Amino acid sequence: MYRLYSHNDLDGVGCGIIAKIAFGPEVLVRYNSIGGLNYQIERFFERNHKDDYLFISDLSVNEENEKRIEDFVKSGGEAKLIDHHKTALHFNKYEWGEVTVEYEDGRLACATSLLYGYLKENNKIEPTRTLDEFVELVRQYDTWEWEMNDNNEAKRLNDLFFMISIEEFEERMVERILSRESFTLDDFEEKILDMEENKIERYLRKKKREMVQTFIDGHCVGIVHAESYHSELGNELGKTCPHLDYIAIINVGGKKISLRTIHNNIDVSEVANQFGGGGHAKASGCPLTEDAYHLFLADVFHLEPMRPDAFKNIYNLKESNRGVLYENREEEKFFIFPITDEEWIIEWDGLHINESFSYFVDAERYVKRNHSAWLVRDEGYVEFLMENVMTMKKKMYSWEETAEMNDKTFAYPSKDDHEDGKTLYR
Ligand SMILES: [Mn+2]
Repeated sequence: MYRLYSHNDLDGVGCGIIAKIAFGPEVLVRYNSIGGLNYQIERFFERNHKDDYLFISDLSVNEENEKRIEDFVKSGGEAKLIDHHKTALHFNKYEWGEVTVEYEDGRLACATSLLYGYLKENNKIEPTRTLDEFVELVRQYDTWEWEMNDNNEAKRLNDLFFMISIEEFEERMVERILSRESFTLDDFEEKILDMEENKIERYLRKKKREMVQTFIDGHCVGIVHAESYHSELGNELGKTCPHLDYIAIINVGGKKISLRTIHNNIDVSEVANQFGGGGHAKASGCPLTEDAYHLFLADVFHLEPMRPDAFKNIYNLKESNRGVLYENREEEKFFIFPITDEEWIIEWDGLHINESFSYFVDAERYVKRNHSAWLVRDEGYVEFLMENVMTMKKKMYSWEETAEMNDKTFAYPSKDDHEDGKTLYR
């Protein structure tokens, strides 16, 4: 008998599908969350299935189970842990560890592609075109390569996975892979996916308005509560708010945090590690521990959500040489404008922030990270400019008066000096 303990996401279930195609009724498959695996493995050893071949895929075991597996293999048991997370690389020191993050040709691996490769090498599965195509879709989805390649089919396979139960998905896919010449979704699946896409769009729009921003351990973090669509959310929020280092998606009911980043210089698996989780540099997860609860929930509970940038403006536009206006919850105003071709400065409620920026985006990033400000709508921009003109005018005229009192060293040019009524003052 084969026993496969796998992750309960598309890649994990992909492993189950591959195993069922290879072993048929000879394999028992159990899907687990990251937190649930160790308990299952413990039970496996308690029940003393010493003649079973143990497979673990897309997940890591804790130290106790690591020892149990090693003892099991040393005493003649058969086991393989197949994974692609770099946090699992240390298992490669064991004969039973098969951890590959990246293939020699530079493609990223996923658990399904690794298990498929392993079974092919050991002549335990018959490779077919349909199988190759299915595995490749799972790999592209799990490694985010689908995004770079714009492979919407991979994304839709994952959406379908979340729309139907694991059992139904498994059954449909096994049947399809075994009976078709090439892998495609059917009409019914395509139809429900179209409906789902509309639903996700609305959900993302709502979540965008709920995100709060804070600093945690030196990282500027966007925090949002959500039970589903974590990948879409992480991606969408990350792209809309590139000033955030990463996005933390909190699921209080499930006591879990998903961490996502779009930045190459940020590794969210390091953050997840701190709280007993793991994963990839761009997508990771951890349990909602007591510590994490304080940092990501309690401490930020009083914060108001960030406002999105105004998007219908025709005057207050990013990069504009006439200046760009931002505002925050404290009603503080931040005016970003260029003083030369290569120097942008920021005025914070009329006072110059003592820092200058070579590019607009850097100035904007500063304002957004440090002051949670958003791009003001045109109405606010026009009002700001008008007020500014008036304040400046008043200042100038009061200088004139002062100058007149102080032996007339300076006189503001008056309307009478110029017949067209315009002054030369700049
Ligand atoms: Mn995976």
